[in-house]
Amino acid sequence: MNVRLAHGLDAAPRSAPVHAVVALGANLGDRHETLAAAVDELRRLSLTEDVRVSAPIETVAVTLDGEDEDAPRYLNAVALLETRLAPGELLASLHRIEARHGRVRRERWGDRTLDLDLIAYGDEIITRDDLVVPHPRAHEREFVLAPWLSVDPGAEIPGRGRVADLLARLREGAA
Ligand code: PH2
Ligand code: MG
Ligand code: MG
Repeated sequence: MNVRLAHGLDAAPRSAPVHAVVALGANLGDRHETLAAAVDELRRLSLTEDVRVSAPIETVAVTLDGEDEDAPRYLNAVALLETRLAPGELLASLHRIEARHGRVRRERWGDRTLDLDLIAYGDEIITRDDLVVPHPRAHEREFVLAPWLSVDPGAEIPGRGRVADLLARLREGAA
């Protein structure tokens, strides 16, 4: 029996690079500096190459109660990676980068120095307690879709459709 798989801890590197999408967000501290440092750390990840990053965009904070004009604004960006890290390993690496930037997990959707979300991992659909990919809310978040589209006009969310269409629909709905 394959014990590693039996425990759901498939940490072995992939034999070929997988196209992964990471969303970056920060709304506390020096947001530009934090995002730039986080991108540097993504570029230095093991088994990872060809990191491409969108320009950062400033966005209004979305909270559980909707947009909050009074909360500190976010800088959001999206990074595209080619990585052989297994999804759980990539997620753990993202959490380590967050921790190095003083991320403390307090309330859900609260203000934060750095948030790194794994949005997509190739065309894989993963539903684990600790990791759901594609990210379950990415398709309804303009602050993810807009920077993603800017670096990858042909991007798709597995099971959801083209990012361009999802963004257009979202903007129609908001109008
Ligand atoms: N992230 C959240 C909650 N709200 N709002 C904006 N504008 N940008 C974010 O990255 C963001 C958010 C939870 O991760
Ligand atoms: Mg997030
Ligand atoms: Mg997060």
